[in-house]
Amino acid sequence: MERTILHVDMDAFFASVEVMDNKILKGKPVIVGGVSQRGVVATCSYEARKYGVKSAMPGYIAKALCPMGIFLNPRFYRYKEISNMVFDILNSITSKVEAVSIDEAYLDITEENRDPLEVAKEIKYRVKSELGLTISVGISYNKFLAKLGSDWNKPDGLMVISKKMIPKILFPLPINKVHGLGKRSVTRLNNIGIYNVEQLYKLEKEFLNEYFGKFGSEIYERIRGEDKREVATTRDRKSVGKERTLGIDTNDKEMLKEYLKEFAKNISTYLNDRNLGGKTITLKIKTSDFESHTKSKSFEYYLSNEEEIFGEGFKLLNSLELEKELRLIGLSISNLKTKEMEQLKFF
Ligand code: TTP
Ligand code: MG
Repeated sequence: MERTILHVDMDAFFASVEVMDNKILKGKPVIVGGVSQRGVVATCSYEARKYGVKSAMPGYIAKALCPMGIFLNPRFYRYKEISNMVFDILNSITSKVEAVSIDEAYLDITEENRDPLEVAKEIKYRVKSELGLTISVGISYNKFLAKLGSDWNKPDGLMVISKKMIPKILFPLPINKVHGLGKRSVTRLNNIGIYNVEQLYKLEKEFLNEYFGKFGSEIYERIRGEDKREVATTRDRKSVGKERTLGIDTNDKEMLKEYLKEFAKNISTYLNDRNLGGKTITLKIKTSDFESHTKSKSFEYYLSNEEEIFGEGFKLLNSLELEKELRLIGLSISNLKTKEMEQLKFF
């Protein structure tokens, strides 16, 4: 069945938040980051983009291009706060939301059985009226095309890419618009005279495979409008964890404890950001002779607290007789659930 995928991306995100919080900045070339000579630009308002200022550009170049630019230090906590509110809106549309970055997400709305254009307009309207910001939305039947759509007529953009527009709409695009083709690949293709998708389209699959390895087929398919990647939602996720191959094999529990601390912090941040908790904690080890073992413990309630996850992980480690040295250690939590739902059930 054909899917309906949305890609949403806030416009000039950090700069727009600054303008919203300080109306004097409206209509001005606002540049976030690059305040010091050696710093780099995080982003800038569309007014500043007219001068050629871009993300990741050194501050001194931005200043040379746009001397009247208003340079501001980033306020990450504030962007995170707004980002959470944007995601609250997205999560109210569907549970199938995949966060890609602080200002960008994919939504799979296939099962919502709604007119996709209506959904897109609702998101745009709510972001505008509730937060005072603009978001661009792309609608299509896979991730690659939806992302292309959200970028099509930014800012405040809305674009539907349907099957019958393929491959024509893709032909004139420069190859760097093909999601997955990084700087190096683009240069390599430029070197053999390939600059746009139409030229890339003419290359045989076998050639692309030889040129890019397994990734070649993916590129071949993508420029034909095919992309099977699923929207990976946190709810579908069965577990969250971290593991690491140790630099030097060891069975020193004090040292292994430090890894567990770091993993627990990581896991807890992930869970708390998404309001998730997990019931089962699993410790994984691999000995120096490549034997793998796991040990798990399940709880009656949902854990998400860093200290608790670390504490339980460390107990599991202590319950093991480490005769051999370890080459890998990992910690994960599974049986995940949104904590709000759990509370609702309680009432
Ligand atoms: P983007 O969505 O790439 O950029 P943007 O939202 O500023 O502008 P656009 O309208 O083109 O989407 O990135 C989101 C935020 O991430 C951006 O506001 C600042 C931050 N960022 C950096 O700090 N450094 C970078 O190099 C990039 C690309 C983004
Ligand atoms: Mg953006």
